[in-house]
Amino acid sequence: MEREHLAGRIPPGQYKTEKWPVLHYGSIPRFDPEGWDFRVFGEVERPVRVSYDDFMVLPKVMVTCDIHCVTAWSKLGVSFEGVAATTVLDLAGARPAARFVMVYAEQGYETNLPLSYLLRDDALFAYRADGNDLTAEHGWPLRLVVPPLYFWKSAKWVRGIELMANDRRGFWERNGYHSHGDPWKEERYSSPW
Ligand SMILES: Nc1nc2c(c(=O)[nH]1)N[C@H]1C(S)=C(S)[C@@H](COP(=O)(O)O)O[C@H]1N2
Ligand SMILES: [Mo]
Repeated sequence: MEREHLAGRIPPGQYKTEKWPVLHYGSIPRFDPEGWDFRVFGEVERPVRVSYDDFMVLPKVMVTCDIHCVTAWSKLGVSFEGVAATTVLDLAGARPAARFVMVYAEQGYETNLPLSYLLRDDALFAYRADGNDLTAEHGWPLRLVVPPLYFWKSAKWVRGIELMANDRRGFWERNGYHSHGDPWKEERYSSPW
């Protein structure tokens, strides 16, 4: 039974971990609430810049999901708390031309994904996980969580999103990772467009 259950939840080439590994490029950024902002810009009706206080009073959601890192670990049933991606998108309003998103984080980290993943009800900008505030190394004060894609798309220390008409590659995507990154299709490494 357990095996069947896992077969349905662990994508090919992944193993299950109980721990939550920490993985990122560079160092953990310092958080300054006064200087922090979140921007939604590009192919939007109204570009917005949201302060930390304004972000934190947006309506909350909880999402429980499995996360899959391209380095082969999967962690099942993590519950995140934060703001639905659709709530954030609605602040700015996507223009009809918007089809892709570039996600911007501290220290120049960026990652691209189709806008459709942020329109799903399992995508959120999270500040809590499993009942606790995110730790600094897991992305405090805010990280994106996009459960259906490899976890490198779930940018930690996120600071904004740009809606785009055409796709562009982010940091790992320029450095050998797949542009789309579906763990069920094992889209790990570089994709031709
Ligand atoms: N800002 C930023 N976000 C990032 C990364 C990074 O290097 N910088 N690495 C990604 C990768 S490769 C993974 S697997 C997950 C790891 O998240 P975790 O450390 O919370 O497990 O964060 C993603 N988000
Ligand atoms: Mo990763």
